[in-house]
Amino acid sequence: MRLKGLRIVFAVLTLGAAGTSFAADASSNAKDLVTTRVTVTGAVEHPLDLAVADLGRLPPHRITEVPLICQSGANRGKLENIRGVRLRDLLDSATIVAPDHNDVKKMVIIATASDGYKVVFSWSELFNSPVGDGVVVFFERDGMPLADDEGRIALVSAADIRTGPRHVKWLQGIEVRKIVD
Ligand SMILES: Nc1nc2c(c(=O)[nH]1)N[C@H]1C(S)=C(S)[C@@H](COP(=O)(O)O)O[C@H]1N2
Ligand SMILES: [Mo]
Repeated sequence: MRLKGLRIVFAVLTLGAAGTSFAADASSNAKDLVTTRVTVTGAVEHPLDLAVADLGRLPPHRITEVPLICQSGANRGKLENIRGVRLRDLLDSATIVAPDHNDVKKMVIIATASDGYKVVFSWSELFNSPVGDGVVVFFERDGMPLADDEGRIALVSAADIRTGPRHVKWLQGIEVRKIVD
């Protein structure tokens, strides 16, 4: 009984230590993952490579509060007081190439982060549904640059049911791709 109790204490201490070193790793990794520019590539007339200052010249979109909920349903806090630009406006400034009337309906927009994380939007979702109103590439919180845990540029889809998955930290690129003929 006594031995078992000690074992449990030991296990808890070990897990605690592992947790601490993991947290330290995560924060030093975050620094390496920080992005300061975002590209817009693929099926666009004018590919873009934008710094934060360039994003600041597009029409601003502010979000007061978005709860962050993981794919699992777990609560991850919230994003508050962020400023960015709608992904739709960013894509309009690059001009999507869609010569056939039906091309846009076959297109997806892929957001990639510097850690390899990727999420997908459909053209219809962004340009022909209420979801698109809340998809924002953001670069300021409380009027300040984003911290290393998010990069300097991130993305969120505020109208999602579970907002964690399409909260893309360390955003690096946006690619437009027609996925069916
Ligand atoms: N670049 C990047 N962004 C990401 C992820 C990721 O692995 N990489 N995971 C997503 C998921 S599923 C969630 S729930 C939150 C987790 O962020 P947190 O660990 O800061 O709570 O980030 C989201 N954004
Ligand atoms: Mo998640």
